[in-house]
Amino acid sequence: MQTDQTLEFNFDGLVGPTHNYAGLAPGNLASQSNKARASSPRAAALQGLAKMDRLRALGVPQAVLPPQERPNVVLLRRLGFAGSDEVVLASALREAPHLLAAAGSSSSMWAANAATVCPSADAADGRVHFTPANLATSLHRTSETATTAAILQAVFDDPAYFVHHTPLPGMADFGDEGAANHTRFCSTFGEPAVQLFVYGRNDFAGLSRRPQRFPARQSRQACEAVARLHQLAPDRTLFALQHPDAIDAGVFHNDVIAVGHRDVLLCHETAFADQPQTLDALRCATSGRLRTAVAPANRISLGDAVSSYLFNSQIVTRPDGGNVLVAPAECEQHPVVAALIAEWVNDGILGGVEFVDVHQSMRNGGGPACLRLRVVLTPDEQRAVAPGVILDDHLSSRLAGWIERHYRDHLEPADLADPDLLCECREALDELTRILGLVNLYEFQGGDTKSLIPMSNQER
Ligand code: SUG
Repeated sequence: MQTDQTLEFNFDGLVGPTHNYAGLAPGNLASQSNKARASSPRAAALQGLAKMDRLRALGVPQAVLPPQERPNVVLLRRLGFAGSDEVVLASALREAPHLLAAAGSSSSMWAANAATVCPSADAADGRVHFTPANLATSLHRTSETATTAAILQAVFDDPAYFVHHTPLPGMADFGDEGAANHTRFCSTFGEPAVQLFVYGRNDFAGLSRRPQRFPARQSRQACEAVARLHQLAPDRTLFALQHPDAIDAGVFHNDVIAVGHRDVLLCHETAFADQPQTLDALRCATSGRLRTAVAPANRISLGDAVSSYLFNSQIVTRPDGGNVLVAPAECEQHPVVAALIAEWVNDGILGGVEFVDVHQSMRNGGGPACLRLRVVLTPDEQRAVAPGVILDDHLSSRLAGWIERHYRDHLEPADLADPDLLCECREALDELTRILGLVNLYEFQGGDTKSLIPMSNQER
């Protein structure tokens, strides 16, 4: 039984009404291969909600983060398109469809990239620290940051418990993709933990081994800055370089090739550049309590790891203390991957497995773990969270009805210029803010996200 009342919540990004496949992410093979395919925003959002409900059924605390307003007309105006919203959208479609695509992405659904979050047990000042990710590698993702900061501020509002840092400078040297490259190891959630930050580029050190095909998104400088901001203990904070071959095989975030939770780490043999040293350092920092399972490359190729998204599974803790792997349904269809999972269950490193269908998100390179931001909260901190975002049966059925009412079943890239879609999106978000009890979150409601890159509570 879990006696510790400190719990890990999964905050999942609700899929937005413009979910589409625009091929916006180089190095993300699914995004590239599904470019221009028709999407179903409604199916995507319902699949995400069904995953959250599966976790709740396992006894895992679950909450939601609202999507962002898209198409992002404010961004298009900033890029020089003028006139009414309708004219801005039509001109962007005609003159720069790639900018319309960036402005139309529902990419904030991948909440693992929203921010890096460190629990109060790990920070010297005893508060929960948030740094919104700058997502500096791409336009569609970096334009999430200001609204993400505003949303996190609204949900975790009490400065007695929560510290919100300013996103790092938006440049490649400080490229920061948030929690997708950050893992916390512990025995119980409430104890001080070991934190692992994984990066793919180290611009000030001149790495000898760099990926050749695809960009490395996360920088070492960003990891170090976040660790400093979050007041982490240096002897419990590790930094590891991603294997460049992994990045070149489509591992654009570490959570595509490794997953850790409490005292368990599952990873591919080619996850880290200096894998034996990295695993030794982790075992040492966790006083030998870490249990690892490494998938050998001669059994599962990097290609299989990426196409099945095995390591983008979530590992969650049930109330009885046992863990469960929440894996993409694609893993069940993959005989070698399915056999490996069964071995991990037989060996006892996993207490069980659940397969979930998130294939609408998977087609953009977003598996179960991409869709959630883990936030460890003590009982007092739990009470300080905006109550309307915590998922229960009532909220889940309201959200299902809301999705059915507002979301299209079919969307093609050119539909992003349809002014009706913008209206539908605003109507949907307006209703959602009432459902979640969050007011004036979006610019169309009078919220001002431009000024909402928050000052750190310490800096105020
Ligand atoms: O940043 N895909 C996202 C997927 C993010 C997955 N997150 C984690 N691994 N944690 C990305 O590459 C594709 C959008 C498009 O092509 O339409 C995209 O942005």
